[in-house]
Amino acid sequence: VDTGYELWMNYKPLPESGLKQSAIRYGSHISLPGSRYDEVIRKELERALKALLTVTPIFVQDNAVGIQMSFCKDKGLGEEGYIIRSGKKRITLQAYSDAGFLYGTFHLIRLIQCGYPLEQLNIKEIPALEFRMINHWVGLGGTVERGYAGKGLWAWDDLPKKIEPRYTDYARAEASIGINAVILNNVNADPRILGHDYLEKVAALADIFRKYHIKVYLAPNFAAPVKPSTTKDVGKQWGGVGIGHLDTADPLNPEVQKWWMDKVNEIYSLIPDFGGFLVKANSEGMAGPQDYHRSHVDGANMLARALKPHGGIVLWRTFVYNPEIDKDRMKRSYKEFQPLDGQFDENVVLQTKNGTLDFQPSEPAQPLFGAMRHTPLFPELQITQEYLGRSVSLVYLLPMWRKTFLDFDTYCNGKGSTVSNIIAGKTFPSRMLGMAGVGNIGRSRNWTAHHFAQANWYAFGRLAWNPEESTESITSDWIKSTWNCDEATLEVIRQMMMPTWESFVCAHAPYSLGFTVKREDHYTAGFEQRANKEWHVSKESIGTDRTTKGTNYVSQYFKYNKDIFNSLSQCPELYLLCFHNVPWSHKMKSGKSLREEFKSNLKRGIEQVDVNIGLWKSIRNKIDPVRYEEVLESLYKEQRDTKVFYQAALNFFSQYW
Ligand code: GCW
Repeated sequence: VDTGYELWMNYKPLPESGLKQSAIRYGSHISLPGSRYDEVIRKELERALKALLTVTPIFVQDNAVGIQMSFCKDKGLGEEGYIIRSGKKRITLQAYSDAGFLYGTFHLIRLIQCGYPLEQLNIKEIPALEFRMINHWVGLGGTVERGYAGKGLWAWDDLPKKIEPRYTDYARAEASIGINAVILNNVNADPRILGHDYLEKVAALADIFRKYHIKVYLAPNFAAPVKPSTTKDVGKQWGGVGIGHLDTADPLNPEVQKWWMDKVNEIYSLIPDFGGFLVKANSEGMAGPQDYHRSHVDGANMLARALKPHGGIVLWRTFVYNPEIDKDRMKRSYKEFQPLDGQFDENVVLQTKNGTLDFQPSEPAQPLFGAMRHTPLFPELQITQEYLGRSVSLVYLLPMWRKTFLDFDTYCNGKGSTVSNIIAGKTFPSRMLGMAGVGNIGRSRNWTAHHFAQANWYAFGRLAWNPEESTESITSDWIKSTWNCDEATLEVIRQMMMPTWESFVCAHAPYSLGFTVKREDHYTAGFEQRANKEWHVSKESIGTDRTTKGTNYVSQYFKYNKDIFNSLSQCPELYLLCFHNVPWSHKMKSGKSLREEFKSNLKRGIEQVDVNIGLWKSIRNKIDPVRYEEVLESLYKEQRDTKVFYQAALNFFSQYW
């Protein structure tokens, strides 16, 4: 039975065809390169070719026919790049370093699985970003913050003794899409993750992930050196309680520095290739250097110096919104971090959410992108659908990542300074390049609860490898490898996925209004709670004035965008209510008034899910029964919840119309 467990590595017999015959010819003989990853490469190929082609490959030393892997001298391929070429008899996979073979193998399997012609391959792949990271917000009790697919994957209590096969399948999945780093625990960090007992558990996971070229990182609690409180329970917000023996976590205190040095040495003695730390500090109640009147620079550099001798890095999050900094929450992070540009040590990275506010269904790109020329800045995208319908709504996030973020032209170096160019180091140089995604997986059988949520995980990985990879190819590769290569399946599923982000925004967060859901759950309608606190609404108008006449948030952007966002007539309508307070009577590009358009747009969520139910039913005979029923059930749930949301929105806004 197909349960979705196999994800996109859903190797199933390909239909008979000329392509299949040629794949069988190539796949029958394989020579491995003699790399560190030979063992897992062999296993994956055996598994894939057996299932896809009913071929049991023979592994040989040297071969004139078949798949031949060998090292080459092209240094430009770096640590992870590879070349795949083919002629009539042979496919050659070449790499300069070991990991290239691992990634090249998964690429080759994908080509076979998706039915690409294999005869004239000429592929050269080098990842655009060196750090391709998944953040898991998993607590030590196993719950996942903003996770909607069951408990966290790591069974902390059973580790390090019990190693579940699922850990290996997880690593395969990540490696297959190019992920090479995982942060194992929640950034709302329990200090106990750094205790020796937990480090042994972490080391056990690292031993598995290493086989797939994945490094492990941890999110430490900044107050870890402080002694545990005897009076206070360790709760969600740790309030400066640690696991050490000190009275302070002041980063300039030599004892604190020594505590971290020792701790880091201990970590590396267990995990020699440990990646480093991801830190949430002075944000939402988490401890940080400012508790001791020190700066983010002091905090980050102190940790960086402990990690430096081992080659580790610090990822310091910029998600801060201290109300003392500015009345407008959207301005706070930039105001705190932009002035610190250039002051961080060379192994420090800042990790910044794509949007300014907080993972909303739609919001403009964070203006720090382009404004930090001397500090590596990694985007943090959210794969888990915290504000985008959890694992209930089918919302495909790739169009959002592309449109509102990667394709956004910051104009920091004139036209063409898009976020994707900046993060790939093309606009100005950067010491480190990378991208992080907050994971959406858990222990549910199909990993993500909703079968279609797997697509967001997949798309993130492919984007992190190459932010310019086309939406079209990522999407169709996912559909073909997860479902099947049938033309109708491909077309119908594509039609289901592609419009979902836009319709979700229209129905839930129109024109980037801002927070619209309840604070308690980030899911159900919360207009009453948020209105006239987080955004303005009256009988005359709606939206927040962030122009030069309002909060002046627009001025954090480079001039070109500042002027556009500042002007009511030029501001993209997608962002209208984030930048402007707009009369309900305002005439939109459609010719309708804002009131009319707003109202009819609210219905688009329901319309889309109705269409999707019809589309899904139309391919019933193409889909295995278990997944077919499960998706249908999800769509019905989405339909019910979307109707409730719509009704709440209508009730709320009607009082102003
Ligand atoms: O959006 C908010 C979430 C918190 C999260 C925080 C963050 C990990 O509601 O659950 O905490 O962002 O990103 O730090």
